[in-house]
Amino acid sequence: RQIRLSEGAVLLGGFALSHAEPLVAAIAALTAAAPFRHMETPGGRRMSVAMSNCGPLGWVSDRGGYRYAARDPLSGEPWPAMPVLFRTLAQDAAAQAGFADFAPDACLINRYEPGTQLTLHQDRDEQDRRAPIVSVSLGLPAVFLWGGESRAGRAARHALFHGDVVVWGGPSRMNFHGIAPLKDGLHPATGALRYNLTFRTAG
Ligand code: MD5
Ligand code: FE
Repeated sequence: RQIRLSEGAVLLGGFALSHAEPLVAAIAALTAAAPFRHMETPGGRRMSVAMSNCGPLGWVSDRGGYRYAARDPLSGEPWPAMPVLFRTLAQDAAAQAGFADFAPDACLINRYEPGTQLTLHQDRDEQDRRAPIVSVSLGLPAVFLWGGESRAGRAARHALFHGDVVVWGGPSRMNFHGIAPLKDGLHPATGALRYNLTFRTAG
């Protein structure tokens, strides 16, 4: 199932399903080295999504702002390496959506518990905005909120399920987006959790 969500945004339904088990196992191994944490926003609020990263660069937020950093601020060590499975999956998905030569240098790992939400925002901390972002959903389903080019107005909603991959490129790349509060549930692969991997060309 390949669905065009808008100009440049393509939902590849179930694209990651056959790799879901090793992906979830890799998340456990990566976050044993660089634990999930609730980052602080520049305004001093605790984010409800728990985050970690792998790859050369990782997205971080603190009182100083949002940025990409080569080291985990908790340990002072480089982020764990991006598993080959992660990179090849992201590149294959990007190619399927028409973006050849996607070279992600950052993978943000998001963890949602029931009630966790991500309010409408734009992803604007990456240097090259022509590169797409590839996102992989695992575990409990989520309602993706899509606000278009401005924060104002009603957001469209779209369900994202275990194994779904979305490639966000072209004019959609800078759209406002978010995740509605996660509903309670149990998923055989992840229990009461949703994970989302977002692959980016950040540096
Ligand atoms: C998530 N994560 O499910 C979402 C999926 C984030 C984030 O938003 O910043 O970690 S990524 C969705 C996305 C990325 C780039 C552009 C657009 C959507 N878009 O144009 O709608 O945890
Ligand atoms: Fe985002």
